[in-house]
Amino acid sequence: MSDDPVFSALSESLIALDEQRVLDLTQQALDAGAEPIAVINDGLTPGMDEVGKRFESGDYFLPELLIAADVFKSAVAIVKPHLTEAVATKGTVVLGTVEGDIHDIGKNIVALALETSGYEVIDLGIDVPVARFAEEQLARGAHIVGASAMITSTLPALRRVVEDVKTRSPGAKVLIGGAPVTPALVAEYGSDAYAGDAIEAVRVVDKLLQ
Ligand code: B12
Repeated sequence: MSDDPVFSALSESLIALDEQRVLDLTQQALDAGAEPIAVINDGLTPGMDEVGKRFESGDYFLPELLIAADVFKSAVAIVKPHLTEAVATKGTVVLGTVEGDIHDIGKNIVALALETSGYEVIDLGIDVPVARFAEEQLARGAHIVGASAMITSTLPALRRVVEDVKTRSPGAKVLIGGAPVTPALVAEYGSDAYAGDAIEAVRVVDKLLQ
């Protein structure tokens, strides 16, 4: 958890599912001049990670997970206007969560970070059929395809997305990410890169397009 007291209070109130306190602390951190993306990465995300751990250990159940996800999204809505969207000049990224998977908080943050740093993002949403990634990439002439998988059981779909894009459009770069995704899967699936969080995603996309 963060050393910054406001960020650790933010994580703790998310873990406690105290919506009002999360929203107040989010506003407070922004008013105090915190970097907007840091509020998400260092304040909200560690809290969400802990909620996930409690779910895994059986201390929290699905309703708690759902509440935490809602609170997280409401807090991101407060942060969003503080992220100045840059003019999209750097390239186009097609982004989505793979078939069978409905997690989108992390993908949405990757989208926000890319947009803020000058990319046009075509967000395909959640539970995206394998073929749609390549179809949209080809239709839009996108430079990058980003695919998110959050559960182990959707890793095979992630692999198929990489294979499909690489077969139909060998010039496109494919970036993979999500909780069960590791850098080792880049070579195994034949993708171009992995990023562990939204800030790294921007760095990696910048590098892929150099
Ligand atoms: C919130 C949450 C939910 C919410 C999702 C709400 C939403 N709109 O997204 C709800 C309650 C709906 C949910 C449902 C389920 N969940 Co869930 N969920 C989580 C939880 C707690 C947090 C995920 C999250 O949002 N984290 C915060 C964000 C900011 O982080 P992030 O997602 O990791 O994203 C960052 C990076 O991964 C990366 N990234 C993500 N995507 C991409 C894409 C690209 C291209 C790149 C480069 C980077 C990148 O950058 C992001 C930003 O920094 C995780 C636990 C965890 N630690 O991951 C479990 C977790 C993912 N869920 C899990 C499970 C099991 C489920 C369910 C199957 C539960 C059930 N029995 O029904 C269902 C799945 C239904 C389905 N078919 O998808 C398991 C998966 C276990 C596994 N290994 O397979 C986890 C790990 C919990 C656990 N420890 O058991 N879940």
